[in-house]
Amino acid sequence: MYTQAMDTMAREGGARLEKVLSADEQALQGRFDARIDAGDFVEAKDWMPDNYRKTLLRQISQHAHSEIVGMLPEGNWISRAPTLKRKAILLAKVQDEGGHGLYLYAAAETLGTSRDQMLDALHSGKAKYSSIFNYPTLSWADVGTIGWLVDGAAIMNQVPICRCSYAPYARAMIRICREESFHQRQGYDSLLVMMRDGTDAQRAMVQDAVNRWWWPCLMMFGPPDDQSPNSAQGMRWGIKRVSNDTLRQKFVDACVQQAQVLGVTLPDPDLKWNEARQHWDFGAIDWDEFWRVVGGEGPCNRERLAARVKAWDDGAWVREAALAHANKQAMKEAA
Ligand code: BYC
Repeated sequence: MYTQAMDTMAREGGARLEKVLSADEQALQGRFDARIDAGDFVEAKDWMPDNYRKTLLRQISQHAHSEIVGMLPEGNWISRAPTLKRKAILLAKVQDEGGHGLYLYAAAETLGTSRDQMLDALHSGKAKYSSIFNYPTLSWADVGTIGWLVDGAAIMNQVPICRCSYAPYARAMIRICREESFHQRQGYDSLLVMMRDGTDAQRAMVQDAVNRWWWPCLMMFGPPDDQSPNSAQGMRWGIKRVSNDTLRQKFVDACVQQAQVLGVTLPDPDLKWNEARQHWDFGAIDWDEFWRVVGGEGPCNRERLAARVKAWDDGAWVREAALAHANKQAMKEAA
């Protein structure tokens, strides 16, 4: 995700001036708005306003980066999974996340920016990725908790994106959501086994993991609606279908009962059923912590970025070899 302003307005003497559109551009803009209002999908070859393109590129590339950075916390446990079955499941899940990154980079490329440019933005620290992956995985229970809560939050946020107005993104999301649903269930299943058949120490390990991941998961949905600068326009364009706060509330409501079945306590003394709202009330989120993590000061930001940059540098010879091979093939065909 790119943090530079998407402001295409002219500024004069401190005043903000609307960009003047030509008559042709106005007609195109009018047709585009009508299509969005009618709930039509936009394809890569269709005309679209510059800011729509930039907003999509920001969100889809952030999403792609989140998938590949998200491989790191769980990847950390592949060599230490407790059984062959859990190791095979975890391997498959981490590979799936890599695949999700690839679908999303491909969707973002249709907007006219190369994968190299997007990765350069990630590696130089200009692009964002989800705050959640800057927290450490301290025990095996963290792996199950990531599946249950992190993938659970991700699905809640991603199902509405299957109806995003930009068709290549919406199509990628349909496939991703199917796989995320398996990810969430494997995490919950792993925790259920530890809680039901495990030792007291294993149950305590699960509770400790839930205590550490709960609040960062609530932050994943982004800032409160009244402090979310991109929401209004994202909703207007049909990129965002459901607001940050509504999704966060749906997530809390879904998790309370799941936690009861598991036998864990959600670490929030203010969690209580509100009969009038027909929702669970929950305590205040520490938004200072969120902005610190988003700003690069989370517990693992430096480690995550360094791991991605190293993977990119170590893979240079593979990219060079593939390119040399492709050039040789092209020369052969030309001859
Ligand atoms: N982390 O105006 P707002 C996964 C930023 S990976 C970091 O509400 P918007 C998985 C936001 O970018 C799932 N930054 O923004 C993988 C903006 O900054 P800029 C990842 C955040 O775009 C492996 C500023 O705060 N999911 O499932 O309307 C293993 C103001 O926010 C975050 C996606 O990427 C955050 N949590 O809404 C396991 C979903 N939240 O750019 C699992 C796609 C906000 O203005 N993205 N910011 O400087 C979205 O749905 C939306 O972009 C968001 C934010 C809801 C995240």
